[in-house]
Amino acid sequence: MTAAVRNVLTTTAVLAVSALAVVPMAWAQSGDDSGADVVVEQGAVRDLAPATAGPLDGAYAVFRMVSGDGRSAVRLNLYGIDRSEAGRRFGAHLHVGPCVEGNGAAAGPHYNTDTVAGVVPPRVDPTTEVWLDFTTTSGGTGHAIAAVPFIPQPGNRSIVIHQEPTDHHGTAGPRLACLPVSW
Ligand SMILES: [Cu+2]
Repeated sequence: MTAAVRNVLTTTAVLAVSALAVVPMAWAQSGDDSGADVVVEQGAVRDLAPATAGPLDGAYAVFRMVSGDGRSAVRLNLYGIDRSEAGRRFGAHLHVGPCVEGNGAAAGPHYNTDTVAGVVPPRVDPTTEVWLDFTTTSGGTGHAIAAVPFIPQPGNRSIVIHQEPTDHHGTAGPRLACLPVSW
């Protein structure tokens, strides 16, 4: 990891840490995973819009989730994004369903802890869902970190990357690519 990346993550962590999940965030930053459950998934992203050339074609993603004590810290790093997209912000979230090439619908809706708990209506915000929006750097990378006050239940799930940033309703436009994540 470069010093620049580390600084971005540290800055983000300082901003996020005041609200919740101090311990999981420390785990995510330090790599000290004692007492926590850790999930790491990585690979080339799968194309959900194969009919058209897109900025994430050929990109590589690394997902890391550290959970414990009813909380989770999640980190998403992307590499190989089209560098001409520097400065562009993409929405990204944990979705309930699997990541299937060419089939964005297979990923289903966002993972929402209220929905899982049967809360009606569910709150839709960064405390009930895992939102991982990132801004593309000049080097074609993207980095996001989220801390949530829940532990997502096991399953074959997806990180879905969308065409637009996430709005306050939790929507982010068409699905461009995904990374399979399972635990
Ligand atoms: Cu999404």
